[in-house]
Amino acid sequence: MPSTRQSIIATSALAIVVAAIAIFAAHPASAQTDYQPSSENLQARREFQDMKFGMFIHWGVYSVLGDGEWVLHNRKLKLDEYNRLPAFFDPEKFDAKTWVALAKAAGMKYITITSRHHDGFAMFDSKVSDWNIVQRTPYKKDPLKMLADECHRQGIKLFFYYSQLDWHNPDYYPRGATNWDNGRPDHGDFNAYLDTYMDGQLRELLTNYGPIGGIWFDGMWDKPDADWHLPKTYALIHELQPTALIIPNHHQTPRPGEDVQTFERDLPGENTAGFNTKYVSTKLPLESCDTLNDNWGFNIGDSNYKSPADVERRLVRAAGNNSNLLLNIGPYPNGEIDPQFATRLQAVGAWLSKYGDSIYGTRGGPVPPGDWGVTTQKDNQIYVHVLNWGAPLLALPPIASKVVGAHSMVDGASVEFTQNSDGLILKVPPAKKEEVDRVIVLTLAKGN
Ligand code: H79
Repeated sequence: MPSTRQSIIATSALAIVVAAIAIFAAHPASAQTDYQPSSENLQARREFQDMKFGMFIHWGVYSVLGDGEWVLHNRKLKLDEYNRLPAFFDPEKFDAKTWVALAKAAGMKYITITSRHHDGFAMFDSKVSDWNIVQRTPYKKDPLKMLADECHRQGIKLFFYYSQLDWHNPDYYPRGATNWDNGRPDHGDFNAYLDTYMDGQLRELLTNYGPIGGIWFDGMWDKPDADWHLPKTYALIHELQPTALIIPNHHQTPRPGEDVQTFERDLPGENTAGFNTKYVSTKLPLESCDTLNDNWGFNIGDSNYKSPADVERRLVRAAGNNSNLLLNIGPYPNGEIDPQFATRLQAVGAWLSKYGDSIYGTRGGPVPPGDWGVTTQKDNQIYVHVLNWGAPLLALPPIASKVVGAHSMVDGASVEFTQNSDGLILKVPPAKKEEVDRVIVLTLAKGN
């Protein structure tokens, strides 16, 4: 029979084990600080890098006002005013098939759509609160479900943008840098907001829409010093769908549990926007997002569209910087996509049908990007993208492998080159009419 002392020790040990299990169960995620991505997750990252070009969609009840997605903040609306908006949101022209078909026609391989923006309004069927499209709008349906089903049908990956910042929920308290005075009470339970509300909605998004590409977080910059319970949230996501990538737009150095580093309106590391980090991960896939005009959400006064050539150059520069491009459109509140967006995207798609091999599935090439252009690489081919070079000869720094052939991508014509220890000189063919990117394909000797 065990002595009293032994049984006290045994009981205490048992108590510690039980407590440890309880703590671990309550925070399954503490493990996430030494996050080791699963092999499926790593595979999903590679597939993400291969896709290169995605469609960003900002669409919400704010679209009704045609004044961008920050209208609640910018026009200093009170919540009892903004709360009237969902009654006007009835996207009877929304057709998931048309949206997904447009993304495909543009050569885009994935879609990232606002499941909710900073106004906290869920564009999906959420049971966590009634501040959502099914319960508050005359539409009464879940467009994200239709979109997810259509994406699965057409072979497009779907990612959900999710704003951690919330201008509507009183539990988003203490408030951050934005939208202070809209009539909310001056108290609230931030932990409840994170653990019950936000994680509850993320659980819905990761459970009810089939396999998704990942979650694109935004808004943490509103309260950069708060404890956002990230390990817990990240573990929840990876537990529910190990291949779902976590893409945080917090403008900081990536943290454990994150799968992609994204840059808003910037190529990785450039920080022309002013709020991005200059740190560029060498391990994580990279993404750069930008707008097709100057706004994310529909803005009726914005006709400053980028041309197809401009988009093509951005895509090429992104790929040459080892990054994806996520290009945004803001559909109308009725669910239609402005033809100004559609025609431009179709033109980019036509260009990609010719030049796609130099983009999809590539990684940033061996030559550092320059004003003249960039390089991408796939297997034993380097694609030299000449974007801005007026002279007939282009001298590049040395490339480790031996170049055994060079040809122009547009017509297959061979390109003269000289390679020695000082570098590689290419005789660039003159630009054909309206040729935005002269792509020269270098074939490398196999096995070096
Ligand atoms: O969803 C789109 C925008 O609505 C959202 N992100 C894209 C993808 C976005 N929100 N803000 N911004 C973009 C610009 C960021 C401004 C900031 Fe600041 C400057 C964040 C931190 C410094 C202004 C000052 C807002 C907070 C402090």
